[in-house]
Amino acid sequence: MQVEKTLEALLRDAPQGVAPIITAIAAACVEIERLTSLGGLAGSLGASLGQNADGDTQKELDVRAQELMMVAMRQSGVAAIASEELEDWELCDAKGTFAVAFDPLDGSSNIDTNMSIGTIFSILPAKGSDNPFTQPGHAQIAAGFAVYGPQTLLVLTFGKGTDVLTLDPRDGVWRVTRNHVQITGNSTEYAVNASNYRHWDRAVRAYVDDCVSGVEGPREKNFNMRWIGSLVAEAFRILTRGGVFLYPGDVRQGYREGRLRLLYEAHPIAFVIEQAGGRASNGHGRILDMVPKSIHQRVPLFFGSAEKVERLERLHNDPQIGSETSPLFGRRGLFRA
Ligand code: AFP
Repeated sequence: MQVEKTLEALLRDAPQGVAPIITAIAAACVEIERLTSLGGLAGSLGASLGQNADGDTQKELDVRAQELMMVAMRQSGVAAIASEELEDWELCDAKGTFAVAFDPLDGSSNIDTNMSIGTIFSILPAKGSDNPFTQPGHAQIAAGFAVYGPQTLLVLTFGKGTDVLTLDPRDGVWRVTRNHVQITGNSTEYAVNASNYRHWDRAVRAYVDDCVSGVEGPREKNFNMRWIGSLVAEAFRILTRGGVFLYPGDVRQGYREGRLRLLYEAHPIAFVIEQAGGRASNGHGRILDMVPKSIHQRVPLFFGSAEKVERLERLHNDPQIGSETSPLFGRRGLFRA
């Protein structure tokens, strides 16, 4: 009988001092999952309470998840925190050596529809009393995300590959169910909110046009599209069967740099994806080389199998196509390789 490694055993290989933080985050995720699974039995978790610091609609479960993550941060001696639900970053334990940025509940527009949602976190070296959230993504010590779905999962990296743990409902133990995940390159799935087509720049239109053209187009094969509206669910699917995720910048007001945040969404997802052999880009360069200018800074985000993301970068960097938006942009010739 196979005996899966537990989270406790996996964390013995974690960088010095990180284990207590990940253990506390994993425990908070168990509590968030319990709330999520109650759904309507826990009152109005999907009710809108107003807007958060960055103008997103804030649901009751967002607030409850934020509270549970704050307890985890305080319990594990974190030096500083940043959260989607906080206006600015905060100092915590002056003796702490790590800083944590997190989205306590990603995908909250799906709460009432019983779709998979999750928690995303990024662990960085602290900088004393200075702001630790202006470091490049490659400074991350560890990162990961939980998925609250048919299974409760924790996807985790601390720079030695990406592992997947499943919460065993029989005893509440996190067990490693996939070691050193590698993203396959032979998927024909792409994930994008296609209703925004008219707002995209030429490069993204060109990429999607070529997928939609299927076997008659330059890619000479048919594709399939997915859009769940939950970053963690898309990311886990891509880890499981490959593909590519696109949330580009577009001409809508406030979306010039897309919708996703660099610090507590793109950076941790990029770390997990790169550790699984994939690639994460803003269309021109590596997400992990980017330095946040502010904690809620947005960034266009393309991630998945390396070959697909590299194709998107070539389109953005092609002087004939480039990144500018052209509403009058007609169809490109089908002769482009
Ligand atoms: P919410 O947390 O507001 O539901 O946003 C989820 C999200 O940030 C990300 O998880 C999805 O991939 C993306 O937004 C969906 O955005 P659209 O609603 O514009 O498709």
